[in-house]
Amino acid sequence: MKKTLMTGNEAIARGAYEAGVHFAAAYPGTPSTEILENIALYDEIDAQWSSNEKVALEVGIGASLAGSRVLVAMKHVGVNVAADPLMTFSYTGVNGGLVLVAADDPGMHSSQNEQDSRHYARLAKAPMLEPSDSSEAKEMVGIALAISEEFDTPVMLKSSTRISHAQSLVALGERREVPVKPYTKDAKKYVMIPAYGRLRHVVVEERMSKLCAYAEQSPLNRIEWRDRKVGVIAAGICYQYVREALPQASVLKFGICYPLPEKLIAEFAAGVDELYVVEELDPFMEEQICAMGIKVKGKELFPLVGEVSSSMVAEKILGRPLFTPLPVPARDEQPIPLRPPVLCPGCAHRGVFYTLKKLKLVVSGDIGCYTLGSLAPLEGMDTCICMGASISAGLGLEKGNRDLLGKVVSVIGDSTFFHSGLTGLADVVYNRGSILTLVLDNRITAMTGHQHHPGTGSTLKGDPTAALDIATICRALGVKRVKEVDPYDLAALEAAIREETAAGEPSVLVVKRMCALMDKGPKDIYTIDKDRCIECGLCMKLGCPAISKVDGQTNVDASLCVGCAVCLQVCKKEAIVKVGDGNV
Ligand SMILES: Cc1ncc(C[n+]2csc(CCOP(=O)(O)OP(=O)(O)O)c2C)c(N)n1
Repeated sequence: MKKTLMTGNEAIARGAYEAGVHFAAAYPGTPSTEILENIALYDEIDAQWSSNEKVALEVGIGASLAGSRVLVAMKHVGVNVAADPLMTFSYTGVNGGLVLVAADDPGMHSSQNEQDSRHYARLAKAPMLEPSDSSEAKEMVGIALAISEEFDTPVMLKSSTRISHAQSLVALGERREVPVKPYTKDAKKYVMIPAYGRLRHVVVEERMSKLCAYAEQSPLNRIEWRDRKVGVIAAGICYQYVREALPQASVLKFGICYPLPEKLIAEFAAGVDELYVVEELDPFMEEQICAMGIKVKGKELFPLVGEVSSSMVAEKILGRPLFTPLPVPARDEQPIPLRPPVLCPGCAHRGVFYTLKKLKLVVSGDIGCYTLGSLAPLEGMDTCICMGASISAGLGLEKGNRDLLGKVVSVIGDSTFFHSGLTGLADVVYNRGSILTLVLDNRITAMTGHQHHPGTGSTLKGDPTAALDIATICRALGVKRVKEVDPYDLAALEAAIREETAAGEPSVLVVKRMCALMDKGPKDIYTIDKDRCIECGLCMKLGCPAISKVDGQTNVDASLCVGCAVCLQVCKKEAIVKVGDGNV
């Protein structure tokens, strides 16, 4: 059997392929994005980016009820968006198996919060599996689908950044073709009106007790007896931390993190002198173990925030570090400069936030590359909550304080607009708001690595498709004032924002310019004319990484400049010039 290194995300994709998955859907989000990007490489699986996670799950539900084996993937916060169908899908159950991958991000490497997805399994009364390396990630996709079909339930598979993005060895298997199950109409099972829902809730509770019995005997949950002085309960990446830090300790490893096997826990607890539970974020397992009347140490030692590590496990349980730190040699050199995240050189979003700050507007922000516009020196954002919140929260800002009338601008990216901006805009029109919405249309989902969306004209598989036009959609939603503007033209952008904020009715500016990283066309490069530059620092206010001070003088780094020419528009001394022009 061929073994190869795979990230957890690649392994999940491989698991879907080998388990005969027919259909997969997702909305991108770190750390889950590469699951669908890798599934798309298998011709046998029909895979799609959906416009958001609720849609992805709903399309997946339809495909499951039709008889296909299905995988749906999202990041942890995506489950919030998909929670509505998930809760009721638990009642209907499946036809073809469905696995829902939720990738958590403890430590918030790239997320707006640190929520613990395990609560969703409990809330939905659906089982959740949790792999501790890539090999398990692959295997568990097939097991999850088998459980899904045997127990007639959606099954969740929890990953985390360290599992999704780290590589480990995976043994490759063949694809097992699973026939699509026949579709039969069954309204009592699939139409969740109250009368049928009540009946299904009973089925869900019966299913839960069967799943508890399954968890007791599943080989995914196992006791590894070693030294009995210390016993640790762990799942997922924490299992690896425990094995590295405490190789002698007995371990109860869970591959099913919900529901928990109570008898197995009691047996393990009775067999060790001291019992610990090591888990990231919430005391999800700890609280359930405590509720069984078993004394266990968990969050009194380990944090509720951020990631756990092998060193932390050693320090907290053994009371000593895992490694003796090497002496750090004295350094004469300059300290390594801080590199805070910034918008790329030539990013179309830069001029927007420069202008919004200049006009002292109240900016209701959203999530995407453009959220970087909130940081110094641009500082052009007042709020940012979750995807899609910009437009609706913008309306709320205006409704909540009449002093803000005519000052509120909502800023949303193109992918985010399709994800969850449309309903907010409908609300603005319906409820007689007057905010200006800027749709920052860089023609792609840039933040997560350039995924297609309903406005780009291409599917996940690379097939050409309809490209939905944002301006037309806004007009169809009842916005009368809709214009397109180029963010590289600062004067036109500023004039349009001034005009539209004064309009007293809902308006949309589609700020259109391709992501600078995708624009491969010929580029001019700019430089500073040192005779004209008076070091006023105005160009530095753009926060362009290509512009910096070198030996006290403003300088354009030719290797970074992409020739957007936004900086020359803010320079009052015409001191930024095209390389090759004049005497510079
Ligand atoms: C519910 C949810 N799903 C996914 C994400 C991950 N994510 C953050 S922003 C974003 C899309 C950004 O694309 P776009 O709106 O086009 O802005 P751009 O990054 O291109 O500027 C995604 C997928 C998230 N934060 N929350």
